[in-house]
Amino acid sequence: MSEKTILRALKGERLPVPPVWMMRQAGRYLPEYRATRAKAGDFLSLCYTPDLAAEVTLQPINRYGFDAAILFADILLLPQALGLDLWFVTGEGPRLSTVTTAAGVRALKPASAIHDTLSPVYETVRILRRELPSETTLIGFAGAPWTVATYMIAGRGTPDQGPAHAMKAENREAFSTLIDRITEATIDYLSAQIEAGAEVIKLFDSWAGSLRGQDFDDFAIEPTRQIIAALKSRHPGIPVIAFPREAGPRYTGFARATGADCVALDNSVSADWAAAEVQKDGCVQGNLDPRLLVEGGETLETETRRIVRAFSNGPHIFNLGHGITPDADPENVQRMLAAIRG
Ligand code: 1CP
Repeated sequence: MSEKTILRALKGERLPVPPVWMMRQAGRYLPEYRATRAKAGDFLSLCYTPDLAAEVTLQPINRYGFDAAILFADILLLPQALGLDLWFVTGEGPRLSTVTTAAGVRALKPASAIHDTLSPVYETVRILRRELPSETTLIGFAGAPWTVATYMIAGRGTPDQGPAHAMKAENREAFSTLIDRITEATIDYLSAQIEAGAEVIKLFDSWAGSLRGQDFDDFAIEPTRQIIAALKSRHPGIPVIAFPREAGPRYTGFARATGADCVALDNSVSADWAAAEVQKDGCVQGNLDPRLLVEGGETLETETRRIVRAFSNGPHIFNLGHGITPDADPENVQRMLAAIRG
């Protein structure tokens, strides 16, 4: 059997047609996802019921034949496993109990205790490895420590990550300890996903763009570097995709500084710029604007082809610059694929 396309791209091979998957490919834009989610009752039950989580992971593979499946779970399951309360408010999003003090950081459960909560996630991975087509790569994931910390400190998503920046400024020691605790737990969480069958790991640093200067080095680069080094020493050859969203000029050199095999690009950076500045260090992933899957039309096709062409001289995995949105038209995904593969 020939090696899976995504794994070849991650080793630095340039392919005539880039492999493709989409962030949030299992999600509310798909009627079959909405049906399974209704059956589960609520989002967290969906995440923690392995048969149903595997079912929604497979839905976009069955419908579109993407080259990779991403485990269905959420970056906020890890804070829950560390002892925080987590719940989802319909129409609003996730809510957590908060950690803002040194005592709060000390009260978190140790990394060794996370598997009690997270073992259903590993079972989902095992089911997927049995059920996925032989050509489809299975991606496991976690949030990067800074992004996870922003939710643990604020108890919710925030437009400017203000509470996390405040704790960093006012109590840098407790904040750094929190980052270390998340880093350690993330290594154990991702190791368990790899042992269950994940073939690639993706780290989502969705809020990396709000870290400036030395903070970007200390809290976006350094924890990511530590996680990648630990994973590669425990599981030699495991490929890692890092997504420091909205890093802008700091995308340059990010792969070298962290040891990532691939850097995922958001759609605020130009593909031509990234082909010259980022792809020179290895594989890149991205970066179609997810709005185009709502709008469709000629722009969707011309933009898709432009991105394929811009990255055609090196290793590239086609993806969106951020997650597909619930109002996207499933037909537009088909049009995007035709433009990539046709
Ligand atoms: O059904 C629903 O209403 C829930 C919507 C939803 C989904 C489909 C949430 C709530 N999480 C997920 C799944 C999910 N989340 C996956 C696996 C599915 C897939 O990609 O196909 C992944 C990889 C994530 C990752 C995730 N969760 C991130 C990082 C990526 C990104 O979007 O930047 C973040 C920031 C979260 C937190 C989260 N979970 C859900 C929401 C609405 C949010 C954002 C909350 C906020 O900032 O306000």
